[in-house]
Amino acid sequence: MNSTASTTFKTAPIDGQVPGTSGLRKKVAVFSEPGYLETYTQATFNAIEPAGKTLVLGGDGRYFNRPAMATILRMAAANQVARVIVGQNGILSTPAASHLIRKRNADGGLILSASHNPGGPDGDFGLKYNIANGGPAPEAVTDAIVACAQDIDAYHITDAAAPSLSECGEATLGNMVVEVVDPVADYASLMEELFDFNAIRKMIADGFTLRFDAMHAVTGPYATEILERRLGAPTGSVVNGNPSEDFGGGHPDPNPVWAKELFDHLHGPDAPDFGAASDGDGDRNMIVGNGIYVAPSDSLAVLAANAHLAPGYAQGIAGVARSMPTSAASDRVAEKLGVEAFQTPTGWKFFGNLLDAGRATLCGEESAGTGSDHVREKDGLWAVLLWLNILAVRGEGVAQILKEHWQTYGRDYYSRHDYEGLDSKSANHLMSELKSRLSTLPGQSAAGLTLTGSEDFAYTDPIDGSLTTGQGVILAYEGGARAMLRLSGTGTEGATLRVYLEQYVDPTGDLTRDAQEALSKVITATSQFAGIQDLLGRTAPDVIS
Ligand code: G16
Repeated sequence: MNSTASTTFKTAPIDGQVPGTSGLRKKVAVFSEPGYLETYTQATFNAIEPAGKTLVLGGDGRYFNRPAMATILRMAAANQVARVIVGQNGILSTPAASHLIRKRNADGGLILSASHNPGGPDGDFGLKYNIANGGPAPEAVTDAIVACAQDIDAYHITDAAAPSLSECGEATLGNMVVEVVDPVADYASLMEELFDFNAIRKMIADGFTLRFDAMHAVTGPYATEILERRLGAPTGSVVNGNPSEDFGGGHPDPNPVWAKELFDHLHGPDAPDFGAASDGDGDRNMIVGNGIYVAPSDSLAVLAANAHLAPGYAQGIAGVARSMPTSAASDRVAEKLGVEAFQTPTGWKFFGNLLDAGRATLCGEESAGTGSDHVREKDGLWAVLLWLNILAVRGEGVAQILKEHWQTYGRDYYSRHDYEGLDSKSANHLMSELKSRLSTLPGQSAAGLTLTGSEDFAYTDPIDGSLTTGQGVILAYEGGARAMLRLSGTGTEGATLRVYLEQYVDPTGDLTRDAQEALSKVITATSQFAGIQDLLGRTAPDVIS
């Protein structure tokens, strides 16, 4: 028996903050206050009772990952965890962690990341618990963690130092086994099973060019292995591929604003055929063709319509799920395919039951997340590879595929307007005020548009019957336009109001307009109905994507 002494310390108050859509996210300065990480970790352990269990542990390599990982390992040992499977150097992308939990039949996993939020000493850190199916903990589990966090007075930690994570192999910490694994190998093999690597390899050998921007974040090693080594893209096709603790000082969120360099390159004179980017922890993606940006909602629809071209989905898909603020483009594909379409609240955890039950095969969100039943997280590189597989089989470019898609299904013009750094009180007031007026809105007009419906979105899970309420306001306008308003659950400074806007145009309409222009009436009407200027004092959003 190789036991090590443990000490029990008093916990620190963690300000009652509940885990949001993706676990607990806070500034590094908060997470590194004495006892803070320990308290939240112990609350998680108290909720999941980890004695004798196997857990996966990994993170996106951001600042504070290393000391946090050592602390969590020492606490896991003191809480009688049997085995922790951890990525070499503590690295695991979120989808790779999800895969590892599933592949190794682990009881769950802890992911250290604040996703697309900036890193570094002044940036953000986060801790999220995933359950045995590989997906984010559902609300029953996060509620239990919150309850434990409010009723906790001690945490347990082994006195011994955590082992080095720099070499693959096994070590022990007390009675616990620490197994260090290659973070990329299993994930890359899974991708080879799902996609036609020969077809993609041939397309690249025949001169197809691509650029993948890893944004100095976790997907660098994954993309280099898969795109350059296994698929033969020339060295240098992966840019910003060395993960750094502060993501090169950037904001690792793959959208036209934060991945501007890639976006501009794909719209410039030397544009390659295909461009893509992923975020801090590798679950988000951005797809750009030569001269054309693919909105995430459209990407989900195109992938659903063409998934059967990849070996992993050759039998067809069972259904498509999207979050409420994601455009209805994928619903149109599901209808044509004769499969189910689901509209869930924001947050990948709401897809878990549908995926487990085999009701949905593909899922996606406007926030640049797409994925399938291969894991229980969204998966940035997976989306890139499915796109490449489709391009290789169809022998057409991104622009042509998108154009043909709109000609078949019509186009859901879409945009998201973010009002950032708001005073939380004002933002909450705007939402509650709007909710209080919902029943009076239908029939009213603004900017020449009449509202036909309004609701505060609630969702009953079709598998377990659980009800989730208050998930954002939907305003439906005449003529196929919709606006959705909700407060972000992932920010760490003040509040962010997200206004999602869409306008459907059928295949006979003008499919080539600028999105902001096509949405101008919905934008003005929504702003008036919500009282954005009056209640927030803002005349324009901070970020338009
Ligand atoms: C997280 C969730 C996503 C969700 C997003 C919403 O993304 O995993 O499912 O769509 O939050 O963010 P917000 O509440 O800010 O609109 P990630 O990539 O941060 O884990």
